[in-house]
Amino acid sequence: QTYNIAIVGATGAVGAKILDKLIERKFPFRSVKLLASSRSAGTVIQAGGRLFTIEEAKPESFTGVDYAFFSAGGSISEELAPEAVRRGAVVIDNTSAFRMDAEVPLVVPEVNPEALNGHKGLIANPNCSTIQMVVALKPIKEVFGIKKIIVSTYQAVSGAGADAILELKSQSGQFDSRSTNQASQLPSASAERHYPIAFNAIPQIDVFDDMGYTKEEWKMMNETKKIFNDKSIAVSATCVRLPVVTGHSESVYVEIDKDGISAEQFSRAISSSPGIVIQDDPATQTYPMPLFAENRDEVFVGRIRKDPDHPRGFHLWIVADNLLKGAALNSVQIAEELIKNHEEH
Ligand code: A2P
Ligand code: 11C
Repeated sequence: QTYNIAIVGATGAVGAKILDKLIERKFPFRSVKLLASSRSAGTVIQAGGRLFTIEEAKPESFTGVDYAFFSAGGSISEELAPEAVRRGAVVIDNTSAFRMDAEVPLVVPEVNPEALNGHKGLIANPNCSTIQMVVALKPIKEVFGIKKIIVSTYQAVSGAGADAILELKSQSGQFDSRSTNQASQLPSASAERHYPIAFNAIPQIDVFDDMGYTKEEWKMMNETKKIFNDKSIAVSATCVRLPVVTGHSESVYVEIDKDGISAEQFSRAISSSPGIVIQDDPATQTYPMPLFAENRDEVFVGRIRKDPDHPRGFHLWIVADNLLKGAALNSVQIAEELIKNHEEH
């Protein structure tokens, strides 16, 4: 059996990686339609030794499509994802548009594949910073239980899109004017004020709410509870953008629900999870770093240690390529899980 695929946002940072992963993982596609805005229509892209021509995304684009991957921003998903579903496509949406909708499964295949049962044609891919954290913490939840998570992120500019990568690149050569460098992309292109990202750390990803949290922080807090199907876990996040091209890092404090657990036991539980690589040896300065996680599929975990003042508290450091496990790879894995266990196409 083979499938007709569409990628909406195919010229973007995530969309391009979705095409790469479909080819690399030999996803059984019969055709791939690359969709973007009218600005890109007619552009020819080369991938896997083949040429693809970009088309403008329209409701009719989805006729005959089996799986449609969306990564062109929330408003495009809101407009076109229902059109795709109406035409019989299964949509895997990378935006935040539908994630907290009770009818929409929010899926990380290693963590909650069962959420796909009985889906209604629309499946949400979680936020990148949420995915890598739940992959690492799933076995901790299973084995020891989790009471509380406090996470601080160190996020790469590629999470903000291709233009943010270009902005970091152009500012990076301008050391002497670093505090006055031209900025138009971060914290986000639509923000009222912009700050240089090179030589900086920006503690704002997305917009603030009345409580003083950003939307990115709420995504981590709400999505973690939904994916773990457990509203009782306390989660608080602080999300920060750094001048890293690709690869989100996270410092995570976890309070478990069991006494007498050592750091070694904690580490062993995590290593049992698929898709995890433990890099944790202070003696040899071995720990995960985003520069070396770029283009890797796995979630890397290190710096695992006990909290000195809380017998159930642990600290760890989690790094993954936000465009791959955080987005494109996870989306393709959702499609693979669907055709393996959930589809009647
Ligand atoms: P385009 O290149 O034609 O603007 P990124 O997340 O890297 O910023 O990429 C955003 C993606 O969303 C791009 O592929 C972009 O296409 C696509 N996109 C933006 N606006 C639209 C639109 N109105 N319809 C379809 N795709 C869009
Ligand atoms: C970032 N996590 O790094 C964001 C990008 O909800 O899918 C992804 C936004 C989302 O800026």
